[in-house]
Amino acid sequence: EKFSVVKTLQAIEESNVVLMLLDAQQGVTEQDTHLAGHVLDSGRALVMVVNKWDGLTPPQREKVKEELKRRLYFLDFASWHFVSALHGSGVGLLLKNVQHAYANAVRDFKTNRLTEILESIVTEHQPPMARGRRIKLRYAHQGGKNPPRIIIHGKQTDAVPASYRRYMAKRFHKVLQLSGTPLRVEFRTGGNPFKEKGKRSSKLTPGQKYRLNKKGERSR
Ligand SMILES: Nc1nc2c(ncn2[C@@H]2O[C@H](COP(=O)(O)OP(=O)(O)O)[C@@H](O)[C@H]2O)c(=O)[nH]1
Ligand SMILES: [Mg+2]
Repeated sequence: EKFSVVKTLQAIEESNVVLMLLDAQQGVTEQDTHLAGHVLDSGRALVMVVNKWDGLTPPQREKVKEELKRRLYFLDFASWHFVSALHGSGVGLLLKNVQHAYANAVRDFKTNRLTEILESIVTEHQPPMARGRRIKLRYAHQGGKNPPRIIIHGKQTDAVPASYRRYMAKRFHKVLQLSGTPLRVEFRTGGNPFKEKGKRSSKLTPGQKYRLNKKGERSR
């Protein structure tokens, strides 16, 4: 069994998309949670398949779904499927969802769009105070793909609580419809992405440049 775990970890490393199979009649085993943790750390796109769904009554299905939610809550980014290999139900959709998960993992996002989404998320639920001042989150840009990384620039970002970071990642994940891929959100204090990239800032109108610079000065 140890050998098969090593093989599985290797397979995760070598994959573009992980397809993890659970047995609904067995529930979530220790081994499942253990491997699920490795999939999470790997940052791979993930399609979760819960098999033998045919053999369960509606209340049993509810119970299994609750157990999955409770024990594998950290896999909420995955694309979930409840199938029956015996009857073939739900199986036909899997490959399409594997492709979709990968496409999401390597998508490009424009700085403008990410910053707009950031603004709406912050308006919905503002970050807490730190050292007597409200934490400011001003710009967002893409820092990488597979998994997508979103870098958020602002003031006092070292004081952003983990719960707010999770909230932020959840909202971005939902708005960008990133089903199947994890999303990483990182914070940086200072650093204006419009200033860092000369090409981009030259596309701005003089008024926009002025306003951005003014914001930059205030953050010093
Ligand atoms: N009811 C039901 N039984 C299944 C399904 N898929 C596999 N089985 C049965 O489950 C038994 C054990 O197989 P399985 O758990 O898939 O493989 P294993 O864990 O590698 O031994 C076999 O008798 C299969 O026919 C399914 O979707 N529904
Ligand atoms: Mg089995």
